[in-house]
Amino acid sequence: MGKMAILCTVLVLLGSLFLPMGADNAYAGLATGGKFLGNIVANSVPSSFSTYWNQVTPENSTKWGSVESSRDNMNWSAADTAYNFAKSNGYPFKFHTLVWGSQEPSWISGLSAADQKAEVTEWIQAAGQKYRNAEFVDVVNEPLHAKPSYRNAIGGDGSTGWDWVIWSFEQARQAFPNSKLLINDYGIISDPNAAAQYVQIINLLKSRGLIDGIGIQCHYFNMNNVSVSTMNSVLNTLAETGLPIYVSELDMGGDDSTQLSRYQQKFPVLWEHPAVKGITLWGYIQGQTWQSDTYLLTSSGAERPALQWLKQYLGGGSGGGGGGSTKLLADFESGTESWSGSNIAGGP
Ligand SMILES: [Ca+2]
Repeated sequence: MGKMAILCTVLVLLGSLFLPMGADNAYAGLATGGKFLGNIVANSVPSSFSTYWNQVTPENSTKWGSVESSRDNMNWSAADTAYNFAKSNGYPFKFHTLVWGSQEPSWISGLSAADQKAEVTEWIQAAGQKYRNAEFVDVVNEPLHAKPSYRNAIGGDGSTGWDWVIWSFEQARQAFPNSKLLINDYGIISDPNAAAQYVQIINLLKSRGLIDGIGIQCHYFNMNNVSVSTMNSVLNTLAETGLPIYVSELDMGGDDSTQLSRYQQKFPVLWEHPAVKGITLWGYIQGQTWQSDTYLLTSSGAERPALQWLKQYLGGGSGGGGGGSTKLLADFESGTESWSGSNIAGGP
């Protein structure tokens, strides 16, 4: 081995020695450690995305009504944009969502039960063929709040009370054998009674081996005024299932100082809970969030105080970057969607 070869070997070894510290080459964003901090992608990827986030959920583009607004005519273009961006950067991707009572295709409710079931099955299988390597799939969205019009065609309530949810997860498991299957709903973090009802559905799925994680949306209307003690109570209730928790659609509003204090008080409760394995925010750029006061970055690129604090907290500042000690790249998941006016009715 010549001197040059030895030198090269030493350099390679040195490089590998420092690779773990430089792993933000693979995963950018604010979060380091084993938990991801993601955001949504609409029809195009914001240039600042990787400065802050390392997981992708399409805001609207993987909703059934967006993809198949015209029967049997699938439009995956915006979904591909989000998926390809995630994959090319090594960010977990979350498909959102397969079965949901909002933003359904307008033509589905008028079909016969047999045709409805055939169409839902076709939709789930098509999504699985397209995004088989999605790390996460929101299989059923908002079962407590927005049941699909076609639920009687896919099992209805049945003997369990939630047969249509079980059927949906069975189909998703076949279509997405490599993905972690999630349920997702709002109104959970602020309501222990709703959390208990949610756990009943989750346990039906868990006993059948059909669910891999619990999604809680955590939008501003639940987060702005919830107490820390209620949050902890709900998180502990969900954690008792033994399943990981994913905060899926976080946003908090207010003027600069109000939003800052909300983030300071409540973000660590979510981030540092041992069962919470990742957090996805629902937008961050002024004028591109579904609520006008939940943005973190102005339209000219200035960071609001809550984002300045979040950077410091996750970077090991005063907040200590809580919970970030587990192995990088350990257990990621993702998903993104883009918002449009039609999204307001049912929320994201
Ligand atoms: Ca179809």
